[in-house]
Amino acid sequence: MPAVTFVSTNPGKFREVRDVLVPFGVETRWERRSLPEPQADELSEVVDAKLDAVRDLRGYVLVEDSGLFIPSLKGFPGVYSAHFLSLWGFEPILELLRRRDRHAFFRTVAGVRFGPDRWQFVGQVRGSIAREPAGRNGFGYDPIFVPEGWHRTFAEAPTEAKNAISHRAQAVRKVGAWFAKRSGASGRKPPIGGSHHPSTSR
Ligand code: ITT
Repeated sequence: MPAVTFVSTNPGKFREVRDVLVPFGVETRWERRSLPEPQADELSEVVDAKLDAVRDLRGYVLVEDSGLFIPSLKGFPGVYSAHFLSLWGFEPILELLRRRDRHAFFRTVAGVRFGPDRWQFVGQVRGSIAREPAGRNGFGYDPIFVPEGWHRTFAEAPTEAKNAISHRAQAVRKVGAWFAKRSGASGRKPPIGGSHHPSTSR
Protein backbone atom coordinates (compact mmCIF):
# COMPACT_ATOMS: atom_id res chain seq x y z
CA MET A 1 0.00 0.00 0.00
CA PRO A 2 1.54 3.36 -0.95
CA ALA A 3 2.06 5.65 2.02
CA VAL A 4 2.29 9.41 2.20
CA THR A 5 3.49 11.65 5.01
CA PHE A 6 1.14 14.59 5.54
CA VAL A 7 2.92 17.54 7.13
CA SER A 8 0.72 20.04 8.96
CA THR A 9 0.04 21.46 12.41
CA ASN A 10 -3.68 20.99 11.95
CA PRO A 11 -5.24 17.72 13.24
CA GLY A 12 -8.57 18.52 11.53
CA LYS A 13 -6.83 18.66 8.15
CA PHE A 14 -5.06 15.40 8.86
CA ARG A 15 -8.31 13.56 9.65
CA GLU A 16 -9.95 14.83 6.47
CA VAL A 17 -6.95 14.00 4.28
CA ARG A 18 -6.60 10.51 5.76
CA ASP A 19 -10.30 9.72 5.24
CA VAL A 20 -10.24 10.93 1.64
CA LEU A 21 -7.15 8.87 0.75
CA VAL A 22 -8.38 5.58 2.29
CA PRO A 23 -10.55 4.58 -0.71
CA PHE A 24 -7.53 5.05 -2.98
CA GLY A 25 -5.60 2.52 -0.90
CA VAL A 26 -3.16 5.19 0.30
CA GLU A 27 -2.04 5.18 3.92
CA THR A 28 -1.56 8.64 5.44
CA ARG A 29 0.94 9.27 8.22
CA TRP A 30 0.98 12.55 10.08
CA GLU A 31 4.08 14.61 10.76
CA ARG A 32 3.04 17.48 13.01
CA ARG A 33 5.34 20.27 11.99
CA SER A 34 4.96 23.99 11.51
CA LEU A 35 6.22 24.97 8.07
CA PRO A 36 7.26 28.47 6.98
CA GLU A 37 4.49 30.38 5.24
CA PRO A 38 5.98 33.33 3.34
CA GLN A 39 3.84 36.36 2.54
CA ALA A 40 2.54 35.49 -0.90
CA ASP A 41 -0.30 36.40 -3.25
CA GLU A 42 -1.14 32.81 -4.13
CA LEU A 43 -1.69 29.63 -2.14
CA SER A 44 0.52 27.83 -4.66
CA GLU A 45 3.51 29.97 -3.66
CA VAL A 46 2.95 29.05 -0.02
CA VAL A 47 2.71 25.37 -0.99
CA ASP A 48 5.98 25.66 -2.88
CA ALA A 49 7.66 27.08 0.22
CA LYS A 50 6.18 24.28 2.33
CA LEU A 51 7.49 21.69 -0.14
CA ASP A 52 10.95 23.29 0.05
CA ALA A 53 10.86 22.87 3.81
CA VAL A 54 10.11 19.11 3.79
CA ARG A 55 13.07 18.08 1.65
CA ASP A 56 14.49 16.13 4.61
CA LEU A 57 11.54 13.68 4.61
CA ARG A 58 11.72 10.46 2.63
CA GLY A 59 9.09 8.95 0.36
CA TYR A 60 5.94 10.76 -0.73
CA VAL A 61 5.30 13.94 1.25
CA LEU A 62 2.00 15.83 1.13
CA VAL A 63 1.39 19.40 2.26
CA GLU A 64 -1.44 21.79 1.58
CA ASP A 65 -2.42 25.38 2.08
CA SER A 66 -6.00 26.58 2.20
CA GLY A 67 -7.83 29.86 2.43
CA LEU A 68 -11.27 31.42 2.59
CA PHE A 69 -11.75 34.01 -0.18
CA ILE A 70 -14.53 36.61 -0.04
CA PRO A 71 -14.90 38.48 -3.35
CA SER A 72 -16.75 41.47 -1.80
CA LEU A 73 -13.71 41.91 0.50
CA LYS A 74 -11.39 41.75 -2.53
CA GLY A 75 -10.52 38.14 -1.75
CA PHE A 76 -9.74 38.72 1.92
CA PRO A 77 -8.78 36.86 4.16
CA GLY A 78 -7.44 34.53 1.40
CA VAL A 79 -3.78 33.71 1.92
CA TYR A 80 -3.98 35.48 5.30
CA SER A 81 -6.80 33.24 6.58
CA ALA A 82 -4.82 31.52 9.34
CA HIS A 83 -3.19 34.68 10.61
CA PHE A 84 -6.42 36.66 10.55
CA LEU A 85 -8.46 34.01 12.36
CA SER A 86 -5.93 33.55 15.14
CA LEU A 87 -5.69 37.32 15.68
CA TRP A 88 -9.29 38.43 15.27
CA GLY A 89 -11.71 35.51 15.05
CA PHE A 90 -14.89 35.67 12.91
CA GLU A 91 -16.38 38.91 14.23
CA PRO A 92 -14.71 41.47 11.95
CA ILE A 93 -15.71 39.45 8.88
CA LEU A 94 -19.31 39.13 10.04
CA GLU A 95 -19.37 42.84 10.78
CA LEU A 96 -17.88 43.81 7.40
CA LEU A 97 -20.39 41.61 5.58
CA ARG A 98 -23.48 43.18 7.16
CA ARG A 99 -23.71 45.46 4.14
CA ARG A 100 -21.78 43.47 1.56
CA ASP A 101 -22.30 40.46 -0.64
CA ARG A 102 -21.80 37.26 1.37
CA HIS A 103 -20.51 34.96 -1.37
CA ALA A 104 -17.24 33.20 -0.58
CA PHE A 105 -15.17 30.23 -1.60
CA PHE A 106 -12.66 27.95 0.04
CA ARG A 107 -9.66 26.89 -1.95
CA THR A 108 -6.98 24.29 -1.24
CA VAL A 109 -3.73 23.76 -3.06
CA ALA A 110 -2.20 20.38 -2.20
CA GLY A 111 1.46 19.71 -2.97
CA VAL A 112 3.20 16.35 -3.28
CA ARG A 113 6.92 15.92 -3.16
CA PHE A 114 8.92 12.82 -4.02
CA GLY A 115 12.65 13.46 -3.98
CA PRO A 116 13.27 16.40 -6.34
CA ASP A 117 9.88 16.07 -8.07
CA ARG A 118 6.79 17.99 -7.02
CA TRP A 119 3.18 18.30 -8.14
CA GLN A 120 0.24 20.51 -7.19
CA PHE A 121 -3.51 19.83 -7.16
CA VAL A 122 -6.31 22.36 -6.59
CA GLY A 123 -9.77 22.05 -5.04
CA GLN A 124 -12.41 24.69 -4.52
CA VAL A 125 -15.92 24.94 -3.07
CA ARG A 126 -18.30 27.87 -3.38
CA GLY A 127 -20.70 29.05 -0.73
CA SER A 128 -21.54 32.00 1.47
CA ILE A 129 -20.81 33.40 4.90
CA ALA A 130 -23.47 32.75 7.55
CA ARG A 131 -24.88 35.67 9.55
CA GLU A 132 -23.61 34.04 12.73
CA PRO A 133 -21.43 31.05 13.61
CA ALA A 134 -23.15 27.67 13.95
CA GLY A 135 -21.97 24.12 14.63
CA ARG A 136 -19.12 22.45 16.46
CA ASN A 137 -17.61 20.06 13.92
CA GLY A 138 -14.62 20.74 11.73
CA PHE A 139 -12.25 23.60 12.47
CA GLY A 140 -11.23 27.09 11.43
CA TYR A 141 -13.90 28.95 9.47
CA ASP A 142 -16.26 25.94 9.26
CA PRO A 143 -18.85 27.52 11.64
CA ILE A 144 -19.41 30.48 9.28
CA PHE A 145 -19.22 28.79 5.86
CA VAL A 146 -22.41 27.56 4.20
CA PRO A 147 -21.61 25.59 1.00
CA GLU A 148 -23.70 26.30 -2.09
CA GLY A 149 -26.96 24.34 -2.00
CA TRP A 150 -26.73 23.71 1.75
CA HIS A 151 -28.76 25.28 4.56
CA ARG A 152 -26.20 24.58 7.26
CA THR A 153 -22.56 25.36 7.87
CA PHE A 154 -19.70 22.91 7.41
CA ALA A 155 -19.42 22.83 11.20
CA GLU A 156 -23.02 21.61 11.52
CA ALA A 157 -22.37 18.66 9.21
CA PRO A 158 -20.58 15.37 9.89
CA THR A 159 -17.07 15.02 8.45
CA GLU A 160 -18.31 12.67 5.70
CA ALA A 161 -20.67 15.35 4.39
CA LYS A 162 -17.89 17.95 4.37
CA ASN A 163 -15.56 15.47 2.69
CA ALA A 164 -18.09 14.78 -0.04
CA ILE A 165 -17.71 18.32 -1.40
CA SER A 166 -14.99 20.31 0.33
CA HIS A 167 -12.10 22.18 -1.27
CA ARG A 168 -9.61 19.95 0.57
CA ALA A 169 -11.39 16.72 -0.35
CA GLN A 170 -11.48 17.74 -4.02
CA ALA A 171 -7.76 18.55 -4.08
CA VAL A 172 -6.83 15.42 -2.13
CA ARG A 173 -9.05 13.20 -4.29
CA LYS A 174 -6.97 14.37 -7.24
CA VAL A 175 -3.89 13.32 -5.27
CA GLY A 176 -5.48 9.90 -4.62
CA ALA A 177 -6.38 9.39 -8.28
CA TRP A 178 -2.85 10.41 -9.25
CA PHE A 179 -1.41 7.86 -6.80
CA ALA A 180 -3.69 5.16 -8.18
CA LYS A 181 -2.53 5.83 -11.76
CA ARG A 182 1.09 6.11 -10.72
CA SER A 183 1.16 2.83 -8.82
CA GLY A 184 -0.74 1.16 -11.69
CA ALA A 185 2.05 2.18 -14.07
CA SER A 186 4.65 -0.05 -12.43
CA GLY A 187 8.19 0.46 -13.50
CA ARG A 188 7.38 3.83 -15.06
CA LYS A 189 8.57 6.72 -12.96
CA PRO A 190 7.65 9.86 -14.91
CA PRO A 191 4.81 11.85 -13.34
CA ILE A 192 1.36 10.79 -14.46
CA GLY A 193 -1.68 12.98 -13.89
CA GLY A 194 -1.37 16.13 -11.80
CA SER A 195 0.84 18.80 -13.20
CA HIS A 196 4.52 19.06 -12.85
CA HIS A 197 5.97 22.02 -10.99
CA PRO A 198 5.67 24.94 -11.42
CA SER A 199 2.27 24.86 -13.13
CA THR A 200 -0.82 23.92 -11.20
CA SER A 201 -3.53 21.38 -11.94
CA ARG A 202 -6.97 23.01 -11.99
P1 ITT B 1 -0.90 24.05 8.39
O1 ITT B 1 0.04 23.66 9.49
O2 ITT B 1 -1.22 22.90 7.47
O3 ITT B 1 -0.46 25.28 7.61
P2 ITT B 1 -3.11 25.76 9.22
O4 ITT B 1 -4.32 25.50 10.05
O5 ITT B 1 -2.19 26.89 9.59
O6 ITT B 1 -2.30 24.38 9.11
P3 ITT B 1 -3.70 26.97 6.60
O7 ITT B 1 -2.67 28.00 6.73
O8 ITT B 1 -3.81 26.24 5.31
O9 ITT B 1 -3.57 25.86 7.73
O10 ITT B 1 -5.15 27.46 6.93
C1 ITT B 1 -5.60 28.73 6.72
C2 ITT B 1 -6.73 29.05 7.65
O11 ITT B 1 -7.93 28.61 7.05
C3 ITT B 1 -6.64 28.42 9.04
O12 ITT B 1 -7.14 29.37 9.97
C4 ITT B 1 -7.55 27.24 8.94
O13 ITT B 1 -8.15 26.94 10.19
C5 ITT B 1 -8.58 27.73 7.93
N1 ITT B 1 -9.07 26.61 7.15
C6 ITT B 1 -8.33 25.83 6.30
N2 ITT B 1 -9.09 24.85 5.82
C7 ITT B 1 -10.31 24.99 6.39
C8 ITT B 1 -11.49 24.26 6.32
O14 ITT B 1 -11.60 23.15 5.62
N3 ITT B 1 -12.55 24.68 7.03
C9 ITT B 1 -12.45 25.79 7.77
N4 ITT B 1 -11.38 26.53 7.91
C10 ITT B 1 -10.29 26.13 7.23
